[in-house]
Amino acid sequence: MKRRDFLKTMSIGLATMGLPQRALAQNKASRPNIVLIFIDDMGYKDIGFNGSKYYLTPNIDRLAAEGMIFTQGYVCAANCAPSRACLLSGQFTPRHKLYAVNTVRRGNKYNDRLALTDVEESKVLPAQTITFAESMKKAGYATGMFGKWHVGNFDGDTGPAGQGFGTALPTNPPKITKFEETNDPKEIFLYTNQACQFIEENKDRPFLVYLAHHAIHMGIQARAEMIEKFETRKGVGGQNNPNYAAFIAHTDDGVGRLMAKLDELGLDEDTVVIFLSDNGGIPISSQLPLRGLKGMYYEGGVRVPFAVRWKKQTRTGSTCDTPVCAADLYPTFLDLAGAKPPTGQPLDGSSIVPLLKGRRALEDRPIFWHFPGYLYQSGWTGSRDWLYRTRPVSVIRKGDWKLMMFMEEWSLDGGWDKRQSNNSIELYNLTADIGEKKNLAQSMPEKRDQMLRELMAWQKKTNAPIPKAPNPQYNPKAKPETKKRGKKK
Ligand SMILES: [Ca+2]
Repeated sequence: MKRRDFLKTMSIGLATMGLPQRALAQNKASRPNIVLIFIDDMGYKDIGFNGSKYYLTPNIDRLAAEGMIFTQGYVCAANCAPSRACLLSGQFTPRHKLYAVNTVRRGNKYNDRLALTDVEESKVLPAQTITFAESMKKAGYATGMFGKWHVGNFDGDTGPAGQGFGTALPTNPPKITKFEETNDPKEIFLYTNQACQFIEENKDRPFLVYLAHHAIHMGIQARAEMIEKFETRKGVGGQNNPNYAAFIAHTDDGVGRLMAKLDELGLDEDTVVIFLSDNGGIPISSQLPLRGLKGMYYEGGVRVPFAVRWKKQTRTGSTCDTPVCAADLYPTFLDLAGAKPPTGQPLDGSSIVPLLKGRRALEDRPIFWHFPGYLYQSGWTGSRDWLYRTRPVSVIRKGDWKLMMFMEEWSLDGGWDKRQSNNSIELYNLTADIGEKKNLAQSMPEKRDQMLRELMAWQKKTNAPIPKAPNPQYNPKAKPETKKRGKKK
């Protein structure tokens, strides 16, 4: 029996018990299924619906066209693990303290002005964190996770099962090295098929799928015939790698397969599909006009492809320019399910359901990022300095504006009193300057101070660490970290 028919039968049965039919209809409408597709390292411009002229993503573009594209959709950290921790917990980084992949100290310590001895960090999303999966499971949803976890030990209490996913595959840490044998790029189709099977098994009850692909993270995996297709296609604007394009096309095929399954089961109208990526793009693929790449807190590092399809509720072909972020999804899921927020755990985002229904909302609410650490590789486009992708930084986005506080200059060069001259603050009007080229911190002191005060109040409220201790080993002439790239995710 189809879920729709099942509910219909249920409602007839219950109506005879005296429950009004309309209330039941509302109840059904308020509990749609949820499918969250989360890509690894796909930059804002790596997709057709955000204007790529080289990559081909017809399935994802169709998904977006059938729903709402968020032109200013963000993740809450600029690389894998902290971004996932924020998504799953609904919290910005100072709450769970997972700031970085492995550690906040990634680079040659002689390059660092701050010692970071006063920064407390967590290597995992703490087991006591109540994830959206735990809340949704409690609300009666079947919860399934497929693919990359990256915020704890897969089999322990910080793994998917421990964090609320009733079904989680693979059950062991994934091995994604056998492309020659499987012909399945980063196991896109394995995870997709597992998700489809889960949907089929749970089609008669509300479900939540978290499909977190390993694609399109380096190294590239793509089938020869797909690569060929792009070799004859002319690249434009810094996007011209046929292998990468093929890898993206396979990812798009996976999304197509999943949407076909929803259609086949008649669940396309009852299922909210959310598509986004965990962080910005990588040097192989230009994100212009955005500044920066994965790991940076300029737009290219944190603004991602972000689209939601909710048929009959969200207007087809709509676009929303209000800034939203991955931490908004947890409260959005609760809103869709009519479920209660977790007790004793603040959620930093807000439901985007009003936006999906075409109403104005969240226009003046701030979004925050906090990264009290160093992240190497040298020489990445868009970075503030040649040595690092980012140095310790704290950021507020509100309305048209974005302010960045760089902690080295802030802590060591006079803080608030010297803010006009110590180069600790960058201020951008993103509506006028999407490329973050013109720092207005000195020329617009009133706006700067207003934003800075709000950022500092938030840092205080969340106990966000601002490292103060200078690094005694700091050497301005030290060379950058030379460790081979590609070892860390
Ligand atoms: Ca990533």
